[in-house]
Amino acid sequence: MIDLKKLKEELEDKPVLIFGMGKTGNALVKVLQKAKIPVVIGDDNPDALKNIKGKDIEILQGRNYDFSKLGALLLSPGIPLTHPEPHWTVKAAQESGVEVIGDIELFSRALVGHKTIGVTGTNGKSTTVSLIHHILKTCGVHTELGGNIGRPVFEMDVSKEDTAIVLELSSFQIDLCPTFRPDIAVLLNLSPDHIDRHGSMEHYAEVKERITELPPSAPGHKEGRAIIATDDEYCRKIYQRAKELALRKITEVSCGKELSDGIFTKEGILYEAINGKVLEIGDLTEIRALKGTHNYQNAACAYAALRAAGLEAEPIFEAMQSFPGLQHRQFFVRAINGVAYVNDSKATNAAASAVALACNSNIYWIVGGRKKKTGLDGLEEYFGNIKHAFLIGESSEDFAAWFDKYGMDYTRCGTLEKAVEQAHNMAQENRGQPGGAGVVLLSPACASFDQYKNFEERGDIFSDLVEALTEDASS
Ligand code: UMA
Repeated sequence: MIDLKKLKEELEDKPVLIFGMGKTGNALVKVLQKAKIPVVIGDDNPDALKNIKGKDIEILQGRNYDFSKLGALLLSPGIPLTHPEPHWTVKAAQESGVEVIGDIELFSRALVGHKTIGVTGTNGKSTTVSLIHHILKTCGVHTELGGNIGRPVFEMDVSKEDTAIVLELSSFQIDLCPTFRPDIAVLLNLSPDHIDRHGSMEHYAEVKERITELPPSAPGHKEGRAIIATDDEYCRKIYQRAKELALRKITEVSCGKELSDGIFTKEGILYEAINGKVLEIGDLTEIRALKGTHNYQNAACAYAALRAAGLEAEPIFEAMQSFPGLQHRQFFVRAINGVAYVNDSKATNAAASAVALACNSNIYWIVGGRKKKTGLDGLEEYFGNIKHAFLIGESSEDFAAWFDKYGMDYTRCGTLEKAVEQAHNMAQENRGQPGGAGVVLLSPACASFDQYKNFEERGDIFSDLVEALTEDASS
């Protein structure tokens, strides 16, 4: 549970400034009002301050506020803490000796009696936390999911005892957590990202590394466990350092390298090794929602985290098989006569579509929208997996020229409605080909804004159209 008295003590019974009134700020206002803590709110966009309901909420006016009377500055993760330069509120707070923290740090300080599993990394965070959440639920453990996945921590219901808390943690959020370290910390992978907000790759990696450490308040306590996948150079170094420091128990995870101690996958088979003894856990290639090497890493890390949480191997693997996947990310909508219909609307650039094109075959590919700078370049490498492309959106002319260059078959459809109908007809007619019945795949490699509000709306419409299809093509 969240102890509101503790929350008040943490903030020294003083007013707090909440800066950034998006999801995080709004959830903070609600809980602080409940705890009867006076709040001041601010946002660089005046529109974000409209419609904030509650008594005794002061709106920050100009820059002449006396920061020294604050208990803390609660900063939203999207607001610069260090780079390109600290936000003016950060500078003002620091000059007045006021702590700058995020919602997750405050949440952890007021949390009583729950275990936390925190997952970070450049890619795969949302899939991994959703998988952990799904397995816990399936195994009968009460669990709440929050953080960067889109649900601020203070929106989670932690009133029930023994609720396991699963958190997706972005580097921005970790940077705002001076003391919080999850009981089970998972680091999936690291590659250059958000450099504008961290100044350099080294600083970005250093921020992510923090979750593998012990809380500064608990030096020498061999508590909790860090799970580190060592498939990239940055994570390998972090693993080495963690091993040398030996402050926490560490589990190594790898996709490709056989380990004598740790969790690894080889050709999609999941293994657990303990002191040189290797146990085969199961075949991940058979789980539709966990296709592809990137997903093997997510699955292996989720498995490691749940073993560390005390679950047995068999129920974990069994529960993995019913994981539905994430909406809009290679989400399996349905199968019709063996043809799979997959919603990958979240793929808004070529690199994201490459992931789906690499791990499917006989693809009827619905592609297009508002084109990104690099267009479809690089995706020619997957032509062997593609049967036909169906072009939608404002990129159609450019993409047609690109397909012509490579002599690849395509149809200009314009709308998603037409593309789904035509892809369905062709996929159904061509069933029974080598490589499987085929996949009708919406993986646009483009933003959605030319035709839709966002990628979610585009994906939802695709799913609705697919649900409405009948087993007979052309009807
Ligand atoms: N704002 C300012 N000044 C600035 C920047 C922003 O005043 O310089 C204001 C905006 O006007 C807006 C508010 O801050 O009103 C938005 O705050 P925010 O950007 O922190 O967004 P939230 O709605 O609070 O959402 C945040 C996370 N957003 C970011 O980290 C950018 C969400 O992650 C997260 O789901 C949510 O908290 C709940 O924990 C999103 C994200 O894009 C999905 N994350 C990045 C990623 O995944 O790559 C890190």
